[in-house]
Amino acid sequence: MNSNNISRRAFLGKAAALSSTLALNRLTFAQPASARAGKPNFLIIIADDMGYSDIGCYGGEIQTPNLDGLAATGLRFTQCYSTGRCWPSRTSLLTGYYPQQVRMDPPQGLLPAWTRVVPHYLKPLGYRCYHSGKWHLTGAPKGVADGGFDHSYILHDHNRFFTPQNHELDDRKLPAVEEGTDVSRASSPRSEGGTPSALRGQDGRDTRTDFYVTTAIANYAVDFLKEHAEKHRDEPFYCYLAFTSPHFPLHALQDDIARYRDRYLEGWDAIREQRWKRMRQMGLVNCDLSPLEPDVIPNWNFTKDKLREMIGPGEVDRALAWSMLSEQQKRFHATKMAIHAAMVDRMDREIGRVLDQVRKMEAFENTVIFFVSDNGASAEQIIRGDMNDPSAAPGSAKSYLCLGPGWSSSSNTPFRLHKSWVHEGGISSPLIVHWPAGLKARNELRHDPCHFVDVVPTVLDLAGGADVSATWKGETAPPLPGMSLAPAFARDGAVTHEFIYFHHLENRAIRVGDWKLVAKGADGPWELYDLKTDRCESKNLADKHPDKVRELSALWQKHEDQFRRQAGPPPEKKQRRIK
Ligand SMILES: [Ca+2]
Repeated sequence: MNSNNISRRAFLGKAAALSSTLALNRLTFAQPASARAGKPNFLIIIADDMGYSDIGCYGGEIQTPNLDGLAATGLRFTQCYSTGRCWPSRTSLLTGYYPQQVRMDPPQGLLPAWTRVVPHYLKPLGYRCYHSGKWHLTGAPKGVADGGFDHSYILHDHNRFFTPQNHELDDRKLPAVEEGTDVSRASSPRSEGGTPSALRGQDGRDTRTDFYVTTAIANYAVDFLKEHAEKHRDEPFYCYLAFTSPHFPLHALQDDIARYRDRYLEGWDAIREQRWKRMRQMGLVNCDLSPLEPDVIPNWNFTKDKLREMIGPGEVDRALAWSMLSEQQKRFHATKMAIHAAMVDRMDREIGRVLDQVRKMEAFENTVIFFVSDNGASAEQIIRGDMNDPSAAPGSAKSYLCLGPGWSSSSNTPFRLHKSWVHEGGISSPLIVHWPAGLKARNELRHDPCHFVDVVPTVLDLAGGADVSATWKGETAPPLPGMSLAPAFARDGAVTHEFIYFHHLENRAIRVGDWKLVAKGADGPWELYDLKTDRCESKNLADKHPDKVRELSALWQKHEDQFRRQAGPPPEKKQRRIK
């Protein structure tokens, strides 16, 4: 493996350095966190189903000043990859493994006993660990008991942004959020007057009737950090802030939607063109703009007739040219994208509030912030939860709308395909890294190809001292497959993977250098692309380089087999805890 991989020797070396760092911490007890040269804090922020080019600093027109600000004083990685889907991506971020190594794609019960979640590495190093938001690591169902977090707010309800029915705090179920519900029984580390502070507005008013998940997720994170500042200010923290935005259903505050109401009437073709031009100017991509692919939609989508029946005549089930839409369809779709934009916009504001809290703690300088999206934008068109009331205001609690393939193509500009595929549109994620105390670079790009499996090794590298080769629960874990990205913080091109692997729903890919071998579905033929000039996967070179196809497909199969072997057989059914 490459020398940048975390090795036992490297960590033993860092353990020695650690003891002197701890001594320094004790000596500087009375100083504010920013003045101590101790361990960095970590804030990992993840968006849900947000496309590569949605935010401003990746070419989008959505207003995201807080994220843009982090990019302006930090780094943007241009070739960071997710796994293409919610739970496998979260598995990689939280465990450092490819989901296949820990039975999480497809999910098969509990994680192997040797699997550690990030806090299991960080707690022995003196970290306090907090989580707020989506969890989806079903193989370790409880945030505190299984995940090792000190506090964990888990939102299990992915169908309701205004009235979630299933959420929990520190492994205990919270009351459903709905008008007339007595939430006074709920507990929170900072409960005031019986109502969890996260259910209150900033003025302390009970906001049960205008509860909004994105705000609540930020509130819990702020609560946890406030408690940290009061009780644990001399310990470093790791905070995992997992938004469910802008995942469907398209639910947003009406005032936020109004900010974008007419912005998207010019259509997805025009927005794609504008974003692509900005991205080329920014140096994020050098490829052509991929064409729309109206023939490809998820095979679990509702049929065109069912969508028309349940949503209305404005709905369109394909990524057609915008000019082919009726005026009614154009208006309806401009509204859907306005809601998507409002969700991203609101998430950015809530991120801003969490950043303000970190600043108040004087911890901003020495907090390593990562921002990613768990997969590309989604072409899914389904209805779940409370279903869709066609007479309800779009974006309100009684509506259930999905972005759909047209605007998903725009959000994933300039790449091909969507969430769940492993072509570039499904797996390309922004990666912003911000760390004033440890990063000299400001507003720079990094083109090192990397993957979510690299985040845990990076965190452990910077935290120092974790012995990743140690046994856990009596079993020896396979080596972490990722690499620390810390060398890339200093210079572009410092991290080189032997390979990056993908597999979701029989969509398969492997990247080695600039070569990418990729296939759609179990029966899809291998396609071969040279990503150096063709990240938009437009020129299939498989026929031209059959030897390369054979070599890379054999390599993919080798790792696929190895990863599944490492996971071992799934546990007996009676042991499974997945719903
Ligand atoms: Ca997702």
